Formats: sequence, structure tokens, C-alpha cells
Amino acid sequence: MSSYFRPLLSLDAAASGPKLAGGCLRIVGVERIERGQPRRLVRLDEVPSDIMQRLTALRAPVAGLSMDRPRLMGILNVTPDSFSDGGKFLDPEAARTHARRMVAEGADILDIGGESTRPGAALVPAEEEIARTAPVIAAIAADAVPISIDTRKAAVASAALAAGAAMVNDVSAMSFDAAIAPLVARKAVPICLMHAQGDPATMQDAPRYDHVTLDVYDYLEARIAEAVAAGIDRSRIVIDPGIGFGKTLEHNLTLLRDLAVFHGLGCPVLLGASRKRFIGTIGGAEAASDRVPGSLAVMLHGVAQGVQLSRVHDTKEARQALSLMMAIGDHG
Ligand code: HH2
Repeated sequence: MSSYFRPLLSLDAAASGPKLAGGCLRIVGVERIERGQPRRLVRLDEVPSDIMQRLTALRAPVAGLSMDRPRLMGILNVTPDSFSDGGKFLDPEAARTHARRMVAEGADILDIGGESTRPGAALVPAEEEIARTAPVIAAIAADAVPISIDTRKAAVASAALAAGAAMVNDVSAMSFDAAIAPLVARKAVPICLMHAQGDPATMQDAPRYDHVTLDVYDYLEARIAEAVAAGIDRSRIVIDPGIGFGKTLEHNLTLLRDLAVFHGLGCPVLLGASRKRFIGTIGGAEAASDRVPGSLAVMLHGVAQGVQLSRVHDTKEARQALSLMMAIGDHG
């Protein structure tokens, strides 16, 4: 039976234990998780050495950003229908202004998308997605922060990389368009592999898992193996459990609780929970724009679980929250 190991983490400067992924958190304990078994706290020396090595090794920089401290990824959707900012930044000039604002507010990297993947969203043809994203990327590529292209399509990723993007964020983990893997391998850029169950059009209909955390873990492990087999260097892979993508509220909460287990895959972890529906459900906020406080709470939880990249809409608020957390932990 496979065992999985979730590190218990502390930001306290007085805590002792190995550093998680060479960052600012210490591993102060470990929980062992197995299918069909009660969870159990184990000693650090009971963790297999290959897993311990993956938990502790300093991650390689992603798109030029060192991974020894938490980073903010600002969201820019150049779409008419994204659930939160749809229609606001379709005009390239408005997109550029917003991009600059997010950078001034503290975004370390921008994630630009031209296709909404919200529940129920329809597919956008590649030409349309390129027409939305490439000019915006070209316009802001000179503005000194790295850019990630949020797409499932190789043609869109290729046009974005040519326009100046430095990373690919694929919410289908290369399962939508097989041509994305060889492209990323050839261009030697980082790729984020995200877990999703089903397609955006139907994914929220009836998501089911045997064990949500371990199913997502196994899926990501298999996708990493696939990426490596396609020639993508493991050091260029970022992973994401895909909050809200084919998950019920309970699935989301379980994944957030268990988040640190994913460090066992040895890659930087990205978390995208900003303004998502479960925040509105628990926080009593129907409008996406009213979900900022809950989004910050989830982001800080993620950072406390060692998340290296937090994908956020509200860069100013996120930067302030993160600065306070790091200063109190004496990591400012
Ligand atoms: N969430 C969304 C889009 N892309 N990428 C990653 N890696 N992780 C996520 O959680 C994630 C993502 C959905 O949010 P948003 O871009 O705000 O909305 P929409 O898909 O409607 O454009």
C-alpha cells in the first residue's frame, strides 16, 4: 500500500526542523496518509529518504523568480466572460494599465488568459484566444515582470511565448492538447500542471473521488512523469491541485487542509483560490468582488502550507497581507 507524507509546518523562527523546499517554513512533524487507513503522525526519520529529499530540496527558480519565498501571480483575463474580471480588460490598453497596476502593487508574475475555464464555460477557438492574448503580452512584456500564459492550447502558448511570455499555465495538465508538451520542452520554459476532473463545461456536475487528496496527488505524479518523458525538465514543473475544477466545497476544503502533502512531489506548488465560489458560499458573498477577505484568508493559509505561487486577482490586498505575515514571522 502506498504511503503519502504531509509535513506539518511552522513559520516560527524558533521552530527547529529541516526547511521545507529551502524556503522559510520548517518541517516540525509529518502525518502519514494511506487509503482506507486512519492518518497517523510519524517521526521525521520514518519518512522515506527520497520523499524527505523532495520535501526539503530548494526549488529551482520559476521564470526567473527564486522560490525561497512566497510569490504573487496577478491574474489578467482578456476575456468577455471570466467569472470575476470578464469583459473589463478586453481592450489592450485597459489590459496594459491593469497589468502595470498589478506590478506596482506587488505582483511578481502575471498570468494572462484568453479563455474562461469557469464552470460551464464554452471552448474558445485558438485563433480567437491568440488574438486576445498575444497583443497584450507583446504590449506588457517590456514592463519587467515575467508573464505566464494561461491556456490549454499549444498554438496559443506558442504565440504567447513568441510575444514574450516566460511560462505556460495549463489547467488541463497537457491533457487537452498533446502538442503543448513538446513545445514546452523545446522552449525550455516552466509549465504549471493543474489537476481538473472533467472539462469546464461539465466539471461541476457530479465530481467524485475515492480519496480526493490522494487521487489528485497520483494524477499530478503521473502528469509529471508524462512531462518528463516528453523532455520537460522536472525543475521546470509547477503543480497545482486545481481548486474549484471538478470539486465540491468539501473537496476544496480537504485539498486546502492537506495542501502540504503535494510538496512530496518535489515541485513548486501554485494555488489559485482567489474569489472562487466556495469562498462566496462559506463567506456569504454572492458577488465575486465581495470575496476579497475570504480570498486573502485562503491565500495566507496556502502560504503557511508552503505554497510558492499564489494566483490572485487583488494584488494590492494580497501583497499587504503577505507582507504582514512575513514580517511577523521575521522573514520580511
Ligand atoms: N483558476 C482559474 C484559471 N486558471 N490556473 C491555475 N494554475 N490554477 C487555478 O486555480 C486557475 C487557473 C479560474 O479563475 P479565473 O482565471 O479568475 O477565471 P476564468 O477561468 O473564469 O477566466
